[in-house]
Amino acid sequence: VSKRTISVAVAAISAGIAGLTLVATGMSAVQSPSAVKPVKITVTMSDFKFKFSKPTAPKGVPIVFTVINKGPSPHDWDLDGTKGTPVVDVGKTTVLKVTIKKAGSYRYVCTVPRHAQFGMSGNLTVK
Ligand SMILES: [Cu+2]
Repeated sequence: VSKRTISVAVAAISAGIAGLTLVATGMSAVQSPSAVKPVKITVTMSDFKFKFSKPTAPKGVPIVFTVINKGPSPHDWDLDGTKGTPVVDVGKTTVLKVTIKKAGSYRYVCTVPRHAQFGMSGNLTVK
């Protein structure tokens, strides 16, 4: 290994650290408690529907979805094919934290086979 190769590697590592610092600073600004207060929404699952404690969700704000399974079958809640809960057993609760940046209509389903066609699907309005 030549001296030149080592100095290039050191430069790359320094650049990486500088990048990380920048990201961390940005994140702490976003998560400042006075600036952003999470919104809580309860999602109640049963055979075969979803019920929401709020009709719409806010954009750009952390949302804490408390997902409760009150049905006699296991269910999950998949939002837009990108976020979702694991399958929630009967009587159990799980929490999904998301921040949705763009307003719009986001499709959600229960991914257990046939549950969406039985009625476990809909659209979440974010604005
Ligand atoms: Cu289901």
